[in-house]
Amino acid sequence: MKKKLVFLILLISFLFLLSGFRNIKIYGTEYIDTKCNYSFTINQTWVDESLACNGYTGTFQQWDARVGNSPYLDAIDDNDTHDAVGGAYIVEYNNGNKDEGWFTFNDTSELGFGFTVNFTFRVSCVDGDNDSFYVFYDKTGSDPGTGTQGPFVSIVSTTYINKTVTLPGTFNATEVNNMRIMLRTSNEAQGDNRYVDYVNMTIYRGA
Ligand SMILES: [Ca+2]
Ligand SMILES: [Ca+2]
Ligand SMILES: [Ca+2]
Ligand SMILES: [Ca+2]
Repeated sequence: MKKKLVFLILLISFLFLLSGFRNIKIYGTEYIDTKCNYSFTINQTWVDESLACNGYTGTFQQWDARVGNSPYLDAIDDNDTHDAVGGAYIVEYNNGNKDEGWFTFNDTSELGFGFTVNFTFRVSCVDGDNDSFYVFYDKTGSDPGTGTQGPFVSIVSTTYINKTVTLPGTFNATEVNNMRIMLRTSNEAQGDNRYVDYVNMTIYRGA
């Protein structure tokens, strides 16, 4: 009899707990339990981390040339006259709508969500006018197509400069680790020489 009572109490407690934790919704860093009309905010750590390019799949190989060793964009090693010994870079000389990718990045050991993702490209062009590309991104790491069209990179400079662009929205740690990009040259008047020597991904999250 006593055992049955204890079991019953445990069962009721368990069901009560179960019902209390239902209907939890997540909004940014805020957890809201709509059943209990209760919410709390979780404190995530502040993050500002640079993740280097670490791979090139060659799934899209339409730019005119890949010079040096794959993945080409993992190190700053080309110069403005493009004759550095051992320099590695990619270049498209004259066409729009040419795709090059995927480029992958080191993983983060950070956890959670709410990461802003930036890419900094080291780029140069031939005359500073209409030489540009779009960044396509895939947060799943397995998109069978070209991913999602993201920011536009207008190169502008005939000597190498850094250009930083930000993806729309925020991403969780799994999406950051899956992230890969493809570069599509802009077809605005087709453009001229577009050189990319280096890219890295930066993730940022406020505390
Ligand atoms: Ca071409
Ligand atoms: Ca041009
Ligand atoms: Ca990765
Ligand atoms: Ca390089």
